[in-house]
This record gives sequence, C-alpha cells and structure tokens, in this order.
Amino acid sequence: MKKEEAIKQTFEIAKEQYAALGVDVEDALAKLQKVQLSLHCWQTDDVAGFESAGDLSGGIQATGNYPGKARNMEEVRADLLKAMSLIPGKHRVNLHEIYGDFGGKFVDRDQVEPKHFESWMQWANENGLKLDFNSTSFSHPKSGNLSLSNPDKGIRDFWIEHTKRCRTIADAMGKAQNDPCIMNLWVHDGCKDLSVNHFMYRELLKNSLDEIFAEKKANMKDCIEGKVFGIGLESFTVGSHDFYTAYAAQNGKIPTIDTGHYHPTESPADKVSALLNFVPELMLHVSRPIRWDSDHVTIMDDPTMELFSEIVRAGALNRVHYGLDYFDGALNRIGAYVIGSRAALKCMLRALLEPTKTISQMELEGKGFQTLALLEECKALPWNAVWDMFCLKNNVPVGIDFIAEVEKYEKDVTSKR
Ligand code: RNT
Ligand code: ZN
Repeated sequence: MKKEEAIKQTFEIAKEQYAALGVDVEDALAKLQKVQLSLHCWQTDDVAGFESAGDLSGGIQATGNYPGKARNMEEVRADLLKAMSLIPGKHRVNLHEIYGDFGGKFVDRDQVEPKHFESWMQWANENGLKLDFNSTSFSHPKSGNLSLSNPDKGIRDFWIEHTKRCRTIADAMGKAQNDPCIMNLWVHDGCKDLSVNHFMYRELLKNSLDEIFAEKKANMKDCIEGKVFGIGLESFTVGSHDFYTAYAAQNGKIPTIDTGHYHPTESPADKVSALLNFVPELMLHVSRPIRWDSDHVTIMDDPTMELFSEIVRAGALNRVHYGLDYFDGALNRIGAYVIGSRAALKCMLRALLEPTKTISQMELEGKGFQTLALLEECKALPWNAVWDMFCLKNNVPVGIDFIAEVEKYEKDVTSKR
C-alpha cells in the first residue's frame, strides 16, 4: 500500500473512533488550519541580531555552539522559509528590533524607524506572511540592570523613545499587512541583590509604560511580558507577573504568558482562564524551562498540552496569539524550530480533539470517576492519524520525514556557513 493511501485509511478509522465520542474531526482540522504560530526569528541565530557583535545581555542566555547559525538577514530569511516549509499551516514571523535592515550602518535604538523594516515588510508580502514585533532592551551599552525603570532620566528616556519608535514600526507593519502587528514588550529590569527601592522602580516602570502607550495606534496591539528573574538579576524583577497583570487589566493591554517565566511548580496554563476574565487577549511565548527559564525547544509535554487545552476549553482560540520563544544553540537550529512548532501544533490538535462537551457534562453531573477515566483515555486516542492527515493536506513531510529534510538543508546550506 502506498504511504499516502495508508495515511488516508488510518485517518478514516480514527475519524470514526472520534465520532463515537462526539468529536468532529473535520471541524478540529478546520480550526487547526486557522491557528497561526508567530515564529520567533531569534531561533535562527541564538538572539544575536544584526546590530552589533556584542554578547547577549539582559539576564537571558543561549547556550551551545552548534555550527551553522544564521549570520545575516539573508540567512535568517532563508532559514525561516526552510523551517516553514516543514511546518503545516500558515504562520507569522516575529521580529525583534535588532533584526532591522540597517544597511551595514549603526542605527541606535532611539533612532530606529519603519524604513529599517521596509525590506522585511516587502519580504513578508512576497511570501504571504504577517509580521509581529518586539522592542529590544537587552544587548546594548545602555541596557544595564534597569531600562524603563532606571532612576536616571536620560537612560529611561532613551528606552522610552526606543519603545515608542518600536510601536510606530509595529503600526506600519500592521498597516502594510492589513492585519494588526502584535508587539511584545519585555524588559529585563531587576536587581542582583537586596534592594529597598522596589516601589520606586515599579512606579517608574508604570510611568514609562503610560508614556509609551499614550498614543493610540490602530494597526498594532501591545503585549507586556513579566517574569520571575534573570541571570545576574536574581533578587528582584521590576516587571513581575503581578505588576503586568494589574497593568494589563487596568489598561486593556495583552499579558504575555511565557511558559518559562513562573516558579517551577506554578502552572502557566492555569493563568488562561483567570486572566481572560479581565484582559481582552493573551500572547503566548511557548518555551520549555528546564529548572529555570532555560528556553529549551518546545516539545509535546504535559505543561504545553495543558496550556493549549485550557485555551480550547475556554473557547478562547481567537483571543490568543501563539508566539514561540525558545533558543537552543546546542542542536540544529532549523530542526529545533520545526520540532517546537510542530509540537505546539500537535498540542493544539490534541486539545481540539478532546470530547470536551461530554466530559464537561459528566463533571457537572458529579461523575468523578467517568470524568477522570475519559480524560485518561483521551491521551491514547489516535490523534496522530489526524496529525498525519493534517501534514499531508498541507504538503509538508509526514511523521519522521522532516528529519531527512533538515539533514539535507544542513548538508547543502548551514554546514557551509
Ligand atoms: C526573556 C523573555 C523574552 C525574550 C525574547 C528574546 O526572558 O522571554 O521574551 O526571550 O524577547
Ligand atoms: Zn518570552
């Protein structure tokens, strides 16, 4: 039997099995088709960007030195397109400010303009892609430990200006693509050791945000991302989860849930239904923290499954932006890109294939045993047959076939860098 035939047959059997549980597989596939991941360009080069040869700062770290990372814009774009050719569906590209087209000149962060992203917009348009954006407060001589919350007005104003300009760029992108550009704001601000000025730093950050967001923009949306700590800033983070949650709720902004930004036993998934009662939308940074915010490649693990299940169960598919945020320099970067993206989509598919209505009814009727039993059985339902069909329909490699494709690209392209 031809491989394609086998995939179709297995799919039909799976479809029947799901139908018996009241799950409409075609409906799940149609919903999955609409899910757009926002692919983080920084996976191609370990968050280096095109601005300077300086080290990554701001309490984040990419470890590993696997050969072949993208060294310039052409390579970042080529790698992105290669990765996307192995990921089913139509996805977005998420840029950081340091990936601007600066034409070989140094353009400081408070000087950046939409023109530095013209070629990206053109490239996106040519490839039918939408762009998202991020301000970049790290890896700069003025980054220090404090940016938007720095008591030094000069430094604070520099970063306020940078972030305002980034909103202008995001707005230009949104306008050009006729679809809002989702702009994330994360600053590393914090203290390495004991500090008695917590309130002051947070007040400064709040005031900086108020200034940054003062101007309404029609073609972009603002997201704000908190975290627990960064390397070298272990004692205190100005932009904590509570800080941004309160700010987002009060100002109608979008909190970003980075799955690596919570205490190890805290559940990022549990934030979905809590936050969505108070904020309009959510942004995700799907990652995989190992003992800390290590940004390992996303896989189909329990926390990621729970996150996507919570979104589907809350009926919030259209209220979430699906960003990824991991960067592992220890293995083939295109391969890592594809593994993580496919894993996120697989989690989404499994969540969409859950017989939620049936289980919900059981739960409401107090049938504890039945609820647990069905949830447990769901894990082994033939979702992979549906996944294979999704890949087939989207003309991307099915199952393990993408491994050979990544190997070929490595042999022909990245190993020669
Ligand atoms: C850092 C944040 C932030 C960055 C990217 C590069 O802890 O997660 O989102 O990873 O902006
Ligand atoms: Zn993040």
